Amino acid sequence: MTSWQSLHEGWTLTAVRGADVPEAVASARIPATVPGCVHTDLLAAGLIPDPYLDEHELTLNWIGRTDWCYETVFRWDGGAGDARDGGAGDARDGVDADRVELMCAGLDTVATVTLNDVEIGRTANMHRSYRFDVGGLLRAGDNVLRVRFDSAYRHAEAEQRRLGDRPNAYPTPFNFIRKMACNFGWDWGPELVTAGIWQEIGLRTWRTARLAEVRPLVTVVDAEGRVSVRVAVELAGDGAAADGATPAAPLTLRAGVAGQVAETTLAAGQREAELSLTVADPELWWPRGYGEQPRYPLTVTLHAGDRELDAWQRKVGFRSVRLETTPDEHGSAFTVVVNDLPIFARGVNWIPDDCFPHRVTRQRYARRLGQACEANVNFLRVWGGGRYESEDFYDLADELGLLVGQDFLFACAAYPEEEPLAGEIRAEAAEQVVRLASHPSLVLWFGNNENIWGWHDWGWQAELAGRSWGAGYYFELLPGIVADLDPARPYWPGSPWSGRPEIHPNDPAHGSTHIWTVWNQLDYLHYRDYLPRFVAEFGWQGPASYATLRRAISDPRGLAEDSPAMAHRQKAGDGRLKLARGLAAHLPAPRDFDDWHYLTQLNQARAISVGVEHLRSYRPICMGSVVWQLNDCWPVTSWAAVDGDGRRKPLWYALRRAYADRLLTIQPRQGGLALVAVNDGGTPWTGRVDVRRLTLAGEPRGKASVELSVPPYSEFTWPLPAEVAAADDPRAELLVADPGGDGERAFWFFAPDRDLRYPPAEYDATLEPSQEGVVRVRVTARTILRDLLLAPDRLDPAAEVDEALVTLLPGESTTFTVRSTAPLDPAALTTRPVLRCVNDMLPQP
Ligand code: BMA
Repeated sequence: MTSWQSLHEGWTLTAVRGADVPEAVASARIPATVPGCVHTDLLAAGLIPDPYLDEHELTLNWIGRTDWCYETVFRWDGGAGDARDGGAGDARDGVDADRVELMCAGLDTVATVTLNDVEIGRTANMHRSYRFDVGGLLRAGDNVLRVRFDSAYRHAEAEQRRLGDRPNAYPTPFNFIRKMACNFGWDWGPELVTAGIWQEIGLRTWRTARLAEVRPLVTVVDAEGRVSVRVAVELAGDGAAADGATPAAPLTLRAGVAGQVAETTLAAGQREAELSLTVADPELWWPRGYGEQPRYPLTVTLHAGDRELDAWQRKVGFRSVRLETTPDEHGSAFTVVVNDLPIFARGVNWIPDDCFPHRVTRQRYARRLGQACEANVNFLRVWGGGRYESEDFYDLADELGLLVGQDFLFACAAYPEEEPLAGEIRAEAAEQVVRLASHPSLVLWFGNNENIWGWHDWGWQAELAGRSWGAGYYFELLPGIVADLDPARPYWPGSPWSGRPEIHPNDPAHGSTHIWTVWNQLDYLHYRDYLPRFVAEFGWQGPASYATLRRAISDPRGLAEDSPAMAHRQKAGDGRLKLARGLAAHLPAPRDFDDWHYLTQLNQARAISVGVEHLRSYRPICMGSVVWQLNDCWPVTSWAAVDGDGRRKPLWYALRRAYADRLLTIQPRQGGLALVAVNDGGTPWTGRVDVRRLTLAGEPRGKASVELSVPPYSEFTWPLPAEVAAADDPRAELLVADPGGDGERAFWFFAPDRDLRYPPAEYDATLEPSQEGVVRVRVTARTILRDLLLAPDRLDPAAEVDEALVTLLPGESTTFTVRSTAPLDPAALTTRPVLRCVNDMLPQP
């Protein structure tokens, strides 16, 4: 049996070399946390301020330009460590001796590892794991392990000089080093170039042989759902005794899943084998909303005679997946098909949830993925400027039935294909494809983020002057690796990518597309100009929640739209102008920061609702709407639905509505309007929908009804008759579509808010008694109230509300449920700026 001694204790950190290291750091031996990184160690030691607060980021650049050394002293007792089976490393049983390896699951990034002053390895890839044979170097008693990290910045710059510069959307050399790209700063992220032992580290002791690689290939083989599980296994170790003699017993591999067992005995010297199992009648794994997510433990064990040498276990799920990309009259499809059912991807993009990834615990992943599920999301795209997501992430995605598209880690830049980068990428990709192969949630690999588009459109070709940019990775290396190691999993060379070199890579009619022209240059109503097949990115910015900003900005004067503190939290090109342009097209001008904060958050929610509802209304031509972005890594103004402190922005609530199984929406069609009912649930949607045309004062002007009968996974479009489709006075009327039974009401306003003749908001708001920590706020409208928002985090940072952006007609009521840790002031809870709506911006009567 193998044993494991983790080496997470007793670490210290010292600055080895760097021009701008502060004196207090230069002379210190700093207690270090492993897994961890330099920034969080310095923070814990009180040697730097929190990089996420105020403008501290700007003062911490030296960290990424410094060389650091981690050191620990650990005891080695000759191999009789914890969890051992059979004890000694002294070949007592006369068969063979122990092998001891130092296992580093992740080193960030340019590391030199020494044990007892002997160099045992050098690494330069954050996305690989390493094993170093250390048996001969260990001493009984104390051993000194050091991991020295050279400045990632300097390393990348040296490679950049050596290889010649390559185009990059950002002014940093992240494309010359295999390290999380957004560490170098992004248009939503701070520049915090980390170093450290970012994943677990320890000693693995084994003898004779161990499982070096286990690769499960699960395929559903026939219509009856029979499943084939092939397990490819590679062994390490020569299987021989320490003296080189053959082992006493032959090696045997055993695999088991769902009550089936396969076994094979290896010939002397055989290091690779494949075991095959067939499961006759398994329960299939389904995406959330389509069925259950049963998983089956798959176990592989390695034996020498009756001695178990090593064991491996993962939970697998049985499902088929393919990507439907056949050309048709609209272009070429891009549809994820699971268990032969085409799935509309109600998606969001995922970025690293923290600049310091070791801080993202399983609990935090669970919370964040839970927030995605509660917003009716069924698809996550893990973006290529971050990381190959963790076991916890994928395990939770499997459990929750979330589908995942994982980018290989290339984003927004040309990547050299020269050595040693090419070799690093080959090794990294092979390792990650194997590591993630067991997860049913992983349905798609993308070759990169926006690099093919960049090469095509962003002036790269001239700049490159013939130098390599990554094409060999996206079109040859990576598809080859996926086809070899995990052939049942679809691969797509990039996002965006049209499927064919002769078609523009970002052609919306072909493959996966990104729609950024709208946010960058146009108004959000222009989402409706597109008839895409699968939108893997589109987004609209909004600021973080109020409590998040208050925590991040210590000077209250920083809470101003034009403050340096807010400018520091706006990393997007012309972001402030784009926010202002978006507001001006729709909403009344903000008078103060509170207005600005509410309106920009509201506009973000409106923009994405327009986009999502439009895209869903065109199913099955369009089969994916993947919003940029679910999460943030720090407190920032960004496209995220959940901010850097984990608070849900109004966009989150809007997404939950727009991504509901049953969506009722009013859409422009052929010069008029249509009611579209999208049914993404498994049962038919029937019932009557009443569409009323009303004045803003609530007086009826026209009415029409339709009987719905929408089969599962389909849509129904009903052109609205003239009496509701056209307003007598577009500035003073709206449409309301109410479904009988299930589904949410849909609204249509004939003019933007800034042109509407709203009555000034009038309402009664009362608190309803409830249990401790819960307050219900009941709002009864005396006039129309457009997009009511209750922001209890303004009163208690821990307070949360169950609903947001509710529109009420005169006489209607709604109840918000607020959970808080502190008593909330009733007067504040029922008035502006905590409770507000669009038409409270108008003068009160
Ligand atoms: C796309 C993404 C990210 C970026 C986002 C917003 O380019 O792939 O690189 O953060 O747009 O600009």
